[in-house]
Amino acid sequence: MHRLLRTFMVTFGILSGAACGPAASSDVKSPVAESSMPTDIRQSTPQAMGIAEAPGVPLGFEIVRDTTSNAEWPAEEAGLLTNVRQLTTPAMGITAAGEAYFSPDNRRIIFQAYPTGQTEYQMFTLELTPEGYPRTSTIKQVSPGGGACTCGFFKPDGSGIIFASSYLNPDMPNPNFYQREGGSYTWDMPGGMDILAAGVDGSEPRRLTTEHGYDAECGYDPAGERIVFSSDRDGDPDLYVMRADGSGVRQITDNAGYDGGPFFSPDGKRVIFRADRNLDSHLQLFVINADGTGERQLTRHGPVVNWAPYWLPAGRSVVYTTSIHGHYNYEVYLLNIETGGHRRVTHAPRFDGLPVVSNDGKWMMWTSQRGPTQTSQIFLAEFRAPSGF
Ligand SMILES: [Ca+2]
Ligand SMILES: [Ca+2]
Ligand SMILES: [Ca+2]
Repeated sequence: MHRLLRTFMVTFGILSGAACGPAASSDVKSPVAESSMPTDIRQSTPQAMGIAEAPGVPLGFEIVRDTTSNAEWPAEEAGLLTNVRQLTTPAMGITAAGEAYFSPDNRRIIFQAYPTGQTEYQMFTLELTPEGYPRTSTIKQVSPGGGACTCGFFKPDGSGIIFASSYLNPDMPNPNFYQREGGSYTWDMPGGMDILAAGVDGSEPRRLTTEHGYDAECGYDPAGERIVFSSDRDGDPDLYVMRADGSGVRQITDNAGYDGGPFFSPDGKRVIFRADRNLDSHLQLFVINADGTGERQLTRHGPVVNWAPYWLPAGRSVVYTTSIHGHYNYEVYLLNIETGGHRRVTHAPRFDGLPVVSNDGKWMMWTSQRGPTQTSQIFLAEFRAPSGF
């Protein structure tokens, strides 16, 4: 189980994880300079590669790579991000952490992390002060232990959490996994993974999905009535919507290749997600109506991975993660999904990704390797969306 994942972690030590996305690695020892990236990644944008839009086939917005030098990256970030602080550290008993989401009142976060000495993610919560600083002693594992976990999310009324775990069936094979070219990036889709609901403290975990196969990458709608998630129950990973109690499951995408990472829009009417429709491991962003109609591709195919989109409160823009600066330097960008307007948000060396914006629009939280240990950890900053987003 997880042989590929573990092989990768040892060999490359960059990022890996399950489900909602790669999140963490504890063994990154040194930054990889942008100049050492493969030429095709370093210099390529979809337009540079001559990717043409076929007649009648919309390929999404053209995203132009920011050309800032990165020499003064803290200053370059300061226009949108201020008072950047690290929320998780190895001193908290976790070797690495990733993919954090806010509670409805922004006073708590849920994320996945490796407990020290362990090689599978467990789910944790951590309380924040009103100013968004960690109450470090409040870190708490909320998953039952055993198996792998990923993709935590708070119920909108604050009364509970959902996350995915394989603890009931930890040894089932992974028929599907996502791996980028060159073998340098992969995550598993454990066949024994199911979506669980529990109290905010992890109490009384109960299984919401019972199908054979991978069920994960889950998020509530704003009313707390529906859950959108990704499942490979029919062999191919696609998006599904179910009632919050696990009943009434309905499939909303049906295309070959990975569809995942879905989140309901703030009005509950649409779902943002990423997909590998070209089966080339270059994920692109899509939006679809929650009933499965009106799918629209948002970013172009090309030698670029665009993934982990998350809505801003106004519901017209998303923050997302892109490899447009290379696979050793993922960055967070903003995209207005109606106009195609886009802007770079992070500028730090190494990984920056899996961003979320608080429901009041004031904070951005993401996974970054900018800290002193260069491991993946959770960061938070005061966020000011520029005009047009
Ligand atoms: Ca399952
Ligand atoms: Ca699919
Ligand atoms: Ca970066």
